[in-house]
Amino acid sequence: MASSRYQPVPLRHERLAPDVQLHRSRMFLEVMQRRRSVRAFSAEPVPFALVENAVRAAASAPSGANQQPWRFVVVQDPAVKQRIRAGAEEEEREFYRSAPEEWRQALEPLGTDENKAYLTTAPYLVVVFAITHGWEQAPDGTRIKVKHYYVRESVGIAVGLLLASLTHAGLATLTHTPAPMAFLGTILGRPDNERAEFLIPVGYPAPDATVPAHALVKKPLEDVMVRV
Ligand code: IYR
Repeated sequence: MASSRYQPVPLRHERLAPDVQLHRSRMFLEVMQRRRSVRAFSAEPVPFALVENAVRAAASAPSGANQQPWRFVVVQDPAVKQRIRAGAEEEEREFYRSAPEEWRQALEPLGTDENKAYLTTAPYLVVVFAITHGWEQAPDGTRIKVKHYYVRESVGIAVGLLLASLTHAGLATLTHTPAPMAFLGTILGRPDNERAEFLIPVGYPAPDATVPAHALVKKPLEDVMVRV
């Protein structure tokens, strides 16, 4: 028997003409194929509306049981950015000091190190948290833990949409993951059920920004797609 909590409503779907479909599909592909991870940002301000719309796009993502287990903390305050940079550089110093040789070699073509100037230069840092579980009020007033499903996958999809929106709006991004990331929850005063997953500087690239040649090479379609 159908549950009374299941209430279907008609789907609203816009059917596109085939030529429009192909055109849109190609335009989106072109924009996304030009995206590069940027590590040198300009301090030039970015309209907040672009970041806000990107968060709205991210928050439209599908998620396990539609629990939307994400929080996007948008940091513009220079003092907070400075604290985040100091925290990230501290973790990264330790990472680069102790990283296993295999990992070091994998990173060599990217030319990264523990200096993270982009964390204070970029006009915005979007810190993405996963909400590991929810809280519900029981009739007697006590708090009950609510299990969240597919948290990492859901947050990953949302971040993909966030990046796509910002890229489409002509902005540069980086998915930075200083490890461990717990310092972000401390600096930003997030509750225990929020776990930092991504630290994303957003802005325009510095005029002299470079990218590692290594990052330009993407696998050919034959290597990523199997058609059955
Ligand atoms: N978090 C470090 C190291 C790093 C790790 C991976 I995997 C990368 O793709 C890039 C960097 C840093 O940001 O420098």
